[in-house]
Amino acid sequence: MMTKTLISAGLAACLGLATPQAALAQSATPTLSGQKPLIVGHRGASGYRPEHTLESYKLAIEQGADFIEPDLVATKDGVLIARHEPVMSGTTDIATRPEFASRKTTRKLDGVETTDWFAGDFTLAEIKTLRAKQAFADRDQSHNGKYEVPTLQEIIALAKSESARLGRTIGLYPEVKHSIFHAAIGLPIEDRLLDALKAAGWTEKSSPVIIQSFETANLKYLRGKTQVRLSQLVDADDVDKDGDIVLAAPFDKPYDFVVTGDKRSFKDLVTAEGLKEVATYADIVAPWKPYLMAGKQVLGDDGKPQDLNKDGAIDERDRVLLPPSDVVKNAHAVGLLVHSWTFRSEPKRLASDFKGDPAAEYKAYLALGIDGLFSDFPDAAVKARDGK
Ligand SMILES: [Ca+2]
Repeated sequence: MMTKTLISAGLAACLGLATPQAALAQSATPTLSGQKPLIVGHRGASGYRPEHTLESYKLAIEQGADFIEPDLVATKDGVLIARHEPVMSGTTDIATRPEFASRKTTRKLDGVETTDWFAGDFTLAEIKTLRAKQAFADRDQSHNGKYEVPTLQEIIALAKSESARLGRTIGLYPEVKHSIFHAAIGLPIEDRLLDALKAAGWTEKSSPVIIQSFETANLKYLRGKTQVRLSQLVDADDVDKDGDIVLAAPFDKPYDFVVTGDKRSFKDLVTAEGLKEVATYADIVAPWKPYLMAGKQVLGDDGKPQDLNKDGAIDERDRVLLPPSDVVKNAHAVGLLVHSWTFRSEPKRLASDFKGDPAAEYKAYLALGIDGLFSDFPDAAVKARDGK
C-alpha cells in the first residue's frame, strides 16, 4: 500500500526520493472535480482560538476557510452543541466549577471506561455557563475563559450571516460524534441534525453542507434520508517506525463494526474494494493523512530511532516521508473525493522533509490530488493552496 506511486513515472521517481520539493517541481495531480481543494477550518481556527467556539469559527472564516467544522454532541435536553467529544473537561472550565463537581461520572464510551463530565448529563442552560479553553497545552491560552459553547443553531446562523456579509458561501462540515453512544443514552444525533439542516434549507447535494462520521451505519442511514454530501472518516491509532498504520482499539475500526461483529478495520475501508463500498453511500472519503503519505523513522545501529534534528526528543521532525499510497487514485477511480486531516503549523508536527515550513506540507499533500483538507491554521492552508 505504501509503495505504489500515483502520478507520472518522473514524478514517481522524484517522490521515491521522498522529497516534497520534488513533488512541487512537477505539475500536481488535479482534484477529482478539477476545482480548487476545499479548506476546512478544523474546529474553527483551533490553532489560534479555543476550539469549537463562535470566535474560532469566525476567525477561520476571516482567514479564508471555505467550510467550518463543528463536531456535534447532544445535551441532556436534546440540543446539539459543538464539542470534540461528549466529555467536556479538556475543552471547557467545567473541572473548576464547584457546582458541577458531583456530576463527574464514569461511562463507557465506545468500549472505553471514561471518567469525566458528559454533555448528555447537562442541560444547555448549564453548559452555557461554562467557558471554553484551548485544548492544546502548547498553544495560546490567552483566550481561555472568554467564550461559550455554541449550539448548532448558532453556528448555522453564523455561517449564514458571514456568507451574506462576505458575499461568499461558508459551508458547514458537521461531524456526528459517537453515533451509537448517543443513541444508547437516548440522544441520537442524526435526525436532530437533519431537522436543523432542513430548517436551514440545506437538503440538497449542492447545499453548503457535508456530514462526516467515523462510523458507517449512521452514514448509510443518512444516505437514505438526505441528499447532502456525506464523508466517511477513516481513523487509526498511530504510525509505526516503518511508517505503517497502527490499528488499536478504539481507533481500529468504526464502532458499528465492533457492535455488529464485522471483522473489517479502518484499513479495509481504504483498499480498492473498500473504497468501492464507501462510494455506495458516501461522496467523500476522509482518511487520516498517513493513509495517503506517511513518514518513517530512521533507525540507528542500536535499533532506536535517530534524533534527526538533534533536539533530544523524537517527534514528527525525526520522520522521513515515504512515497504516497494509491488511496487517492483508487478513491477518485470510484468517484469519491478525498479530504484529509489534520494539518497543523507547529514545526514539531511536521515531517523532517518539510523543514519546519507548513506550506511545504500543504503543497506535498495537495500535489497528490486531494480534494480538501482540514487545518487548525486555515490562514496557512489558504495561502499554500492559492500560492500566495
Ligand atoms: Ca528530534
